[in-house]
Amino acid sequence: MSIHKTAATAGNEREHALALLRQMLLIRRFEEKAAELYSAGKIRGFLHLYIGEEAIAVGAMQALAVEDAVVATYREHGQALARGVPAGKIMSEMYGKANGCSRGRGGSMHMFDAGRRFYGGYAIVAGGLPVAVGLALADKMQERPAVTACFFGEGAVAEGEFHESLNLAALWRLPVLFLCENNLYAMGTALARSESQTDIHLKAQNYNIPAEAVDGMDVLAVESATQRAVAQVRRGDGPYFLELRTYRYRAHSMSDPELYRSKEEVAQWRGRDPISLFDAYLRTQGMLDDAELQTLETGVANDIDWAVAEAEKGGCEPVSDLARDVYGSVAT
Ligand SMILES: Cc1ncc(C[n+]2csc(CCOP(=O)(O)OP(=O)(O)O)c2C)c(N)n1
Repeated sequence: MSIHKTAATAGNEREHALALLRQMLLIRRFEEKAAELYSAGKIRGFLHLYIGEEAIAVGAMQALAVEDAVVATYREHGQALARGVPAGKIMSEMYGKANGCSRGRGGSMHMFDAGRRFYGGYAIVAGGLPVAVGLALADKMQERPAVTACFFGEGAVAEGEFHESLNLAALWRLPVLFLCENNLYAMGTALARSESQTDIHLKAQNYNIPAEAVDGMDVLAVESATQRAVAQVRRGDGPYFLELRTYRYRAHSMSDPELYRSKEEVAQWRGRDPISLFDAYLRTQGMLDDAELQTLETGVANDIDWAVAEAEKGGCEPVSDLARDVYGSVAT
């Protein structure tokens, strides 16, 4: 782990590092609160937590500019927060309130914020990949220098859409950054039980896409790999693929008894917790102490209290709006 210097961080490495730590803490505490609110019946439907994978959303998002686009999966609260979607809008969306980022119509799996070019939130495994390729095609045809970053789990590689999307992106040299979050399990199916080739990035290389595997528990490694990859994509060299190796500490969703993996395995990965690793590294660099960490935790706790208050006081969409956004007419 080492802090690399870029134009953006030169001279303020400590500030930048603390901002990374704060964002990871925000995602972790936000998710813990969401789990609590789900158990209390405040959040309903599905809820997939990102705990353990925070270094990916936070590290990768550093490389993206406001004009770039982001497409994610149903495990997307972390990406939405890291992209700058206000925590109150995300929490309200999970409550199904009209002040949510998708007007309460999407819920946990369908966060959307067009202003920030955050294009979802997809419940369908691999469903975001063709959307990302289409966004990149539009940007390329309209000569906008934007990159589309597409996050997805390793479960997506078993879908035809994954292969079709990689093929077209490579063939048409589209500005897409594929970010595969390999947490080793697709629901209860271990990667090694479902794929003959478990080095996912090799699959991308077969489509002539430059690809590499990265330690997804190391926020600085994710940040620097993404910065290199984005620079190449932005130059017009076509897509790039990063396989980010990670682990989800929590169950697949809130209704998963986790019978497919051992407690020892989970404990082993918890030993490489991205927040603890970064905390320890910053202390060795003299950039963090207990007081600073407490300040960050307090700020994050305040943000989350505010987000919950926004969700609590938000209203539901009126019934008169039921047909809003419905196109076409129903035959009578
Ligand atoms: C096309 C499709 N098939 C099956 C499902 C059911 N399903 C929901 S999540 C999931 C596992 C996906 O795992 P992965 O892509 O590795 O992402 P992770 O949940 O690990 O983040 C499956 C099979 C779905 N949502 N869409």
